[in-house]
This record gives sequence, C-alpha cells and structure tokens, in this order.
Amino acid sequence: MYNVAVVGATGMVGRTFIKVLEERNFPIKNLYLFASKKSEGTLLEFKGKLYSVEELKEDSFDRGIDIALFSAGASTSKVFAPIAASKGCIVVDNSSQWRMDKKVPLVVPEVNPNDIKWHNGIIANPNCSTIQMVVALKPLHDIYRIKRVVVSTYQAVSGAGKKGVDDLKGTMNGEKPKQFPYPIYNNCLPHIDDFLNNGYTKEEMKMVNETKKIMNDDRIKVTATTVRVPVENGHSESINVEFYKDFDLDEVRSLLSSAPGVVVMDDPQNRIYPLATIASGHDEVYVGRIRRDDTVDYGLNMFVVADNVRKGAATNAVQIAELLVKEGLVHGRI
Ligand code: 11C
Repeated sequence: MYNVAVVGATGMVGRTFIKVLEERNFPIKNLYLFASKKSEGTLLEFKGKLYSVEELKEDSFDRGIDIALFSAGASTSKVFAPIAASKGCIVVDNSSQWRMDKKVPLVVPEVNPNDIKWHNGIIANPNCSTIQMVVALKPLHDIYRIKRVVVSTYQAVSGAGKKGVDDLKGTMNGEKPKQFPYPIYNNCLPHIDDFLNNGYTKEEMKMVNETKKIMNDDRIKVTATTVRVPVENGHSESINVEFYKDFDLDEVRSLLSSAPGVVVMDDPQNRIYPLATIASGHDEVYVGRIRRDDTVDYGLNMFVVADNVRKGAATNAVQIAELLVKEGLVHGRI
C-alpha cells in the first residue's frame, strides 16, 4: 500500500487522476489532495469517502508521501516537484516543466517503460497529443523504422481544461471567447499554446521533441500542425508516416491490433473508423483509416484518436505509478 498525493486535485486532470486511481484500484493507504489556496476545503470523493483539499505548501510532503501525481501547471511543478522529490516522494508530473530535462525520464508505459528506471525523483508525463501518437507509432517503428512523420491534429477543448470546455459552451451561446483567442464554436483555430520564433507553436514543438525522446531516436523527423476544434473531449490526429522499409498493410493492421493500448477500427466500407465520441471515456488509442500513401516510398496514412484527459494525461500518469509498483521502484507501507 502507498501514500499517494494528487497535486492540482480540483482541475480537470486532477479529478480524473482520482477517478482513474479508484477505477484501477491503485493500492492506496492514505490519499492526500492538494491545490491552490482558493480550492482549500473543497471536498472530493474517492471510493465513497470525502477528502478535503489542502493548500499546497512547502511542508505538504513532510508526511511520508510515496507517489505524487502533479497536474497543477508548469510553474507549480517547477517549485514543488523538487521539494516533493527531496522528501523521498516520486513525482509523476503532467506539466511541460520537466519533459525535456535530461535528468527526467519522459514515459509512455506502452512505449518506453524501462525509462522509469533511471528517474531521480521526477518522471514526466508527455503532452496528450504526443502520447496517443507514439502509442500508435511505436509498434510500426520497431519493424519498419520511421524516417518522417507529418501530423495534423484536431484537438478537443478539454485539452485547455474546464475553461476550454466553458469557452465552447459560451461561444455557442454567442458569448465572447474567454480562453481561446477567437470563438471556438464554428471554428478551427490553428493555434494551441504560444507561438515561437520559428513560426510553430509550443504545442507543435512538443510533438516534435517529445516524440524523439520517448522513442529514444533523434533521427525521427516530425513536423506538426496543431489545431483546436469545437469538440468537447478526445483529440484526433491525421498522421502521415514515411518508413525506411516497405510494409504490408495487413501486417500493419496486425501489428497495431496486437500492440498494447491500441484498438484498430478500420473498416471504412462499413463506416468504421475512430471518432472522438467513441474514444472519450476510454483509455485506449483508436487507430483507423490505415492506407498507403503512394506519393512517397513506404508511406502510410492513419487517423488516431484518444481521450486526451484520460490516456493523454491522467491514465498515463497512473500507469506510470503502477509500473513503479510493478518494478519495485517505490517502497510500500503495510
Ligand atoms: C491541449 N495538449 O490540448 C494541450 C494540453 O503541455 O501538458 C496539455 C498541455 C501540456 O491544449
């Protein structure tokens, strides 16, 4: 049994951490919920019992917390993840703060489970749009080796948390946008996170850089266009891949069907393909529209959909915690 903390407990991902810990029956001895001062005293339910949210403070980790799941933003993680780690707690951090730090593993359990072994107290959870892409790419990269990926995303408003969902509902009712730069209702916004000097957004560069780190292969070329769409939950991605080796489409389907965490939905004649409404509420990565791209040697197109709040954030983090337990990397309590 383990003492587990959730940091950022009242946010959309924080609440989903609690739900997923309960669903997967994570062996919890004591659960601690932390958030900012304004959420202090909020009551959240876990396994039929109400827990009061505490304000996150420097001494919050002084009571023998074994694992902390953080989703409270990069600035909170920057300050509090090292404090927690210094107290012997293993942090699984969902923010962008530590992902590209060379001393911090960036882990998707279906892809690079062994990387948890070299953690120094902090393990980073990748960006949601990266997670679902690498789950679908890894089984193919292992056999055909990826040369280049061109990805375009159709990202749900829940990626921006409750404020994103509220903005979809508000702009649908004619209100002015509060979260996104333009009304998300009736629109597709080619703008997720801040723009960088190279013309890409931070979200796009996360997909480029995180993919290389997770797949442990800097030679994979990735270019991304990330777009916010008026979908409440579930990110969709059109992925074009160029391999070094030729492939057989049936073998591709078979490799994906047997890959961990992947569900193949690929029967377009019968209108079977992945949809956000199908993936939402589930933990698998759905792959369909699998077809050859004849404009290059060894090119493949596919459409990949997953629940960005679950597999793209909370479930992936809980799976990392489960892996820590399985590998004996965290000391339990009686
Ligand atoms: C979105 N991918 O859909 C973002 C949310 O770096 O963890 C997650 C941002 C991050 O808006």
